Amino acid sequence: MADQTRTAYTTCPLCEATCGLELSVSGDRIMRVRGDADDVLSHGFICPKGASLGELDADRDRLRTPRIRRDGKLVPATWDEAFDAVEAGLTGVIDAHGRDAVALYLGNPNVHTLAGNLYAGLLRKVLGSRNVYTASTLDQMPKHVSCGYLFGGPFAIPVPDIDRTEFLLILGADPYSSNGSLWTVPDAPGRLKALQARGGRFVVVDPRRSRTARAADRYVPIRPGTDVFLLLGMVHELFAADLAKPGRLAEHLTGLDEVRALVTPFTPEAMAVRCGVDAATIRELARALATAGRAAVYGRIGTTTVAYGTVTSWLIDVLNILTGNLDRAGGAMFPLPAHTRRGKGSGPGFTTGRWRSRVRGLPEVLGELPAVTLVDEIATPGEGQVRALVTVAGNPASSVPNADRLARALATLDFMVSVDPYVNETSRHADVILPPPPPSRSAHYDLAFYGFAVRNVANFSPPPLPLPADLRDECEILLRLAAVFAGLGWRADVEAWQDGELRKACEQIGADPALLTGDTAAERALDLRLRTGAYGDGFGRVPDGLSLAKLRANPHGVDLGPLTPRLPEILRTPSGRIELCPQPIADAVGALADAPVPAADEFVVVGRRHLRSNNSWMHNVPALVKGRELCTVVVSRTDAERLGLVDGGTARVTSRVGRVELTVEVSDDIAPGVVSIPHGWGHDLPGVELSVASRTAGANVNRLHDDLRLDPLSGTAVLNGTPVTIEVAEPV
Ligand SMILES: Nc1nc2c(c(=O)[nH]1)N[C@H]1C(S)=C(S)[C@@H](COP(=O)(O)OP(=O)(O)OC[C@H]3O[C@@H](n4cnc5c(=O)[nH]c(N)nc54)[C@H](O)[C@@H]3O)O[C@H]1N2
Ligand SMILES: Nc1nc2c(c(=O)[nH]1)N[C@H]1C(S)=C(S)[C@@H](COP(=O)(O)OP(=O)(O)OC[C@H]3O[C@@H](n4cnc5c(=O)[nH]c(N)nc54)[C@H](O)[C@@H]3O)O[C@H]1N2
Ligand code: SF4
Ligand SMILES: [Mo]
Repeated sequence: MADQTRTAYTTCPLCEATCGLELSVSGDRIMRVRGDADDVLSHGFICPKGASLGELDADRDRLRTPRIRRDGKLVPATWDEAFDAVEAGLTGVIDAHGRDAVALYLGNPNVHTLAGNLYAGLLRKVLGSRNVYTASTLDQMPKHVSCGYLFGGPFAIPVPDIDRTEFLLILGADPYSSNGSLWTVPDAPGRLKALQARGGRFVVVDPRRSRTARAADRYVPIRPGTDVFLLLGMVHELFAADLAKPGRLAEHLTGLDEVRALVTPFTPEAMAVRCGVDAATIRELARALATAGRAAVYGRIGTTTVAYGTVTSWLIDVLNILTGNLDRAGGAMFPLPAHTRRGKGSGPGFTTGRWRSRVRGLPEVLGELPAVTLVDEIATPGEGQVRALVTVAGNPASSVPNADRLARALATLDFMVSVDPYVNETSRHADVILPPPPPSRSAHYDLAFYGFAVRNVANFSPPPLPLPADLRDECEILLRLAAVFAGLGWRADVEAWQDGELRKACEQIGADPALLTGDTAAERALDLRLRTGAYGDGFGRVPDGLSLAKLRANPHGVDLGPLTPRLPEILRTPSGRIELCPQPIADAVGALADAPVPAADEFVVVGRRHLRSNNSWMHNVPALVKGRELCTVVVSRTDAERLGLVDGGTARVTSRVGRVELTVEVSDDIAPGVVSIPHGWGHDLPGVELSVASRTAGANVNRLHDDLRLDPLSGTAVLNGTPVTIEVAEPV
């Protein structure tokens, strides 16, 4: 028999590194996955998750038909039955209780799919509910808010120019495990090694000696949730030692003197007792940063999902700015992705709080409300109560703090729809599940992540395998949902609807819509973005410019070069300057001068990530969960000895909101008083259909995290630094 195997190139959709993959496909299957050696950004790098894409893709627990709840059970249904039920359920709730009664929760994979990137915004718009929630308030929202205030645009987020820097200060991030986040940096370990090989250094600040910390030139342990004090002490030192020299940034800046005055009380000595890093180290870090030449400060989950996440995120860029490292080669730079245009250099600026949540009065941020308060809006009766929920690529029952309370609330909804490939902790509550196809059936272009990439690149991949007749493209699924919300009905010709929108957009710029190429309206929308983007062909005006056709002809991607300075064009502030000392942040910093010194005898829990895991949804792939147990509680040797905990034994961890039991891992790599538990586990719930994951279930750490604790400026949950007690769990 002739060998039908062929090669297809795609971009890995599993994490932010966007590695190029070379797939061997045959029939309807991925037979083998390798890193694409010719990929313009990842140059062949691949991790165990990407290497398992074939297994994930072919997972037998992945739904191939929709499910509908009948007599309490989620049974298979046709697409017509499922969409009929969705339309009846959602319009029923809207007609009876109004649009705010329908909540939307958008999860993390939306930023990894063309469907989510192109149409999640449309869904939000046509639903017109105040109850929009996303994983951003469990993640990076503090960075959007701090950059929104500083630069005027919440997506103007600088990334370390890793390939040209000489000094990196990394706080609360473990790129060796996560492969980078808000920082698209495939093969972060290789690039960090190259940095050291050319004589540069990197320092890691983390309560746990992570894999990245082990490779670092210096590791600085810190008390969880207190990076804000370390960074305030560093800024204080820059001014005190006359090292605050923004250089060419000075002409683009306002508020420098205000920041100098603001940090006066925050001496390294006063900060040392709050963060557990001694004053001499705080000074050394500030000086190292200021004198390194090309340097950058970078912070991630351990600096955003904490009590002062927005102020911490702001301080990171204040340090980049004060040392003159923002927007210069080897510093912290703004990428210019192919699907965006250069800016005007000023704009309306950034605000939050255009509306508030009904129950807790929490301010809107970027058009959404904090994920921690979804439960209040469902569980609290009254005008405006949430009675229906649509989740798209989200698993809030796993990822949101006080998970037990949220699970109870989900069970009380009048109607729930999940767009999800699995029956998992969240979708088991749904009345209808609409499954997207596996990754091999979807076209790919990283609209979200090229905005954070360490080089400007563009890469489009058509679906590696054709869509089987029993599946629907996720773009179609989201558009049919949008058609329901828009009152068009799910049977509307959604492609024609979207082509009509594209026609209007083309008319506005005087372009001929007939020139757009692409197999679907989604691809044509991408073509429009590319052709009118910073490197676009301008519909023929720029001879070598980019278009979808050009990307199709370059399956390994197009390299658009190293990052280049973007000031002042990137700014959207009314002043056309970087507003270094925004009032909401200044107020929050002012209040920190009186912050209590943390109790030394209190245990706190932090999170961690493993290379072989990804949030809550990859534990059903045997190759990724085999071997050493991943969902353990890591405890320091000193604490273990004091509490009688033994390696491999079981510990009971208790917080204000809940209790879990976990296998103990005794370690010399974690600060005393801190325990580390990864998130995304706890798959042994009734109704979950994950045959592999439910055997290596682990426990859900969000049964411990507290829905009442959040970063007030961004509404982001506190997922690091939750107080707990820990004890030996007596065998029952
Ligand atoms: N304690 C604690 N909690 C955390 C974190 C932490 O560090 N500690 N991290 C937080 C962070 S950073 C994040 S981003 C959130 C993530 O929170 P969520 O986005 O709520 O959860 P995920 O675990 O990413 O689940 C993604 C869901 O999408 C589904 N899915 C996968 N691929 C697709 C697809 O192509 N299409 C569709 N429609 N669905 C798909 C999966 O089956 C799964 O149900 O968790 C947060 N929660
Ligand atoms: N393999 C893998 N890769 C992933 C994911 C995954 O689940 N698995 N998830 C993806 C997602 S959604 C995201 S958002 C990114 C996250 O990317 P990262 O932020 O790089 O991921 P983490 O491994 O959670 O690293 C956070 C680190 O912060 C430390 N930390 C906790 N509290 C504090 C604190 O108060 N201060 C300081 N300085 N450090 C603290 C933790 O010990 C941990 O080492 O990873 C993405 N990539
Ligand atoms: S690092 Fe991320 S993008 Fe690269 S192969 Fe692994 S999961 Fe995929
Ligand atoms: Mo995330």
